[in-house]
Amino acid sequence: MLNYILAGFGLNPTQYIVEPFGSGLINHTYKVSGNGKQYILQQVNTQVFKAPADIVCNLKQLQDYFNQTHPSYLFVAPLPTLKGDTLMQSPLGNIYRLFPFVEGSHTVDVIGDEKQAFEAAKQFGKFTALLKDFDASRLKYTLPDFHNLNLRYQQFIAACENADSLRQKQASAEIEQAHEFEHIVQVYNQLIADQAIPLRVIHHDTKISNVLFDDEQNGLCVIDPDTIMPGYYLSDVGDMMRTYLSPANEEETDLEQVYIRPEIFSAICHGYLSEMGSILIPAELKNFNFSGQMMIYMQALRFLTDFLNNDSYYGAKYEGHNLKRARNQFKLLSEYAKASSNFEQLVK
Ligand code: GN1
Ligand code: MG
Repeated sequence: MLNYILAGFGLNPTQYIVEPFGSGLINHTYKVSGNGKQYILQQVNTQVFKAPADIVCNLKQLQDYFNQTHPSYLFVAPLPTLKGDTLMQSPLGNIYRLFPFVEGSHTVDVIGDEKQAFEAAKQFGKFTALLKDFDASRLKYTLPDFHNLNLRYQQFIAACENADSLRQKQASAEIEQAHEFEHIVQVYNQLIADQAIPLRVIHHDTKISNVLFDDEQNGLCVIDPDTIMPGYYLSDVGDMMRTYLSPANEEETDLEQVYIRPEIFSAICHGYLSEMGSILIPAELKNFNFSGQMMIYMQALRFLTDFLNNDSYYGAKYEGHNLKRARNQFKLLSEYAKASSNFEQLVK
């Protein structure tokens, strides 16, 4: 099957090796190497991304904009097939696209030191900063309501009601925790109702594995562009808090390993604000710290909801996987809440 796809992109399948690549949960990703060249091939999960053509449309607009305004910016856009499209359909109806592999780059899965956090935050900040004059409303919502915390909360409530009794019982402690942190939804709803913060071009998946680094650990660019759409900067900064602050990631089941590294918080602030500091308005800056609460809570709810829904979104590699992930995120959220007053000082 992949041979058919490679050929569609003009690559002779006999000359290339295709291997699974990366740690993404939604799309299937492969590295294609041979003939002295390397590419990233991805099967788009069309259960999640129901309109892949919308992604194409967004990326085309951004690529054109960067070409005109910042031609040296490294924007990793999909390559054309022999027919000139950037999506390729297999006979089974699966959708693929091919990206260039950025030579000399690598990704990391967990932040090792402050420099990596600074560099990653700077890259995500730079992306939104360079697009400050691009009208975000021109972009399509590739996942409508993706980071709508109110909706995620409603989905959690519905899942509690519909889950089978065994899963409800297994998750009772986490369901209780979800209720304990409900006030985060109220703060979010107030922010949205006040319309105090503007929509910008936001990446929406700022985990560390979505940044390419060079051998000196300098950030090169951001990747995984499917969720680039209009949004609030809170999403990007908050997801960095969620995925950079702890030395262990969301898969860790030993909760002792899940704690906050304040020096990484500082590095995120400095890195992101080195690009966005003069662009963010006071109402946005005021909620810098809240962004972490919002995104950690949202991910905890999403994992918990998925467990209650029989793992239909994220899938599960072992029994109780999404419950364990939710537990991990609630631990992170508690630690974050404890550190919050110090963080307020740091942001100031
Ligand atoms: C998913 O597929 P991946 O790993 O890039 C998810 C993110 C979550 C993340 C949790 C489209 O991202 O929102 O934060 O898993 N993406 C989608 O690891 O749901
Ligand atoms: Mg992603």
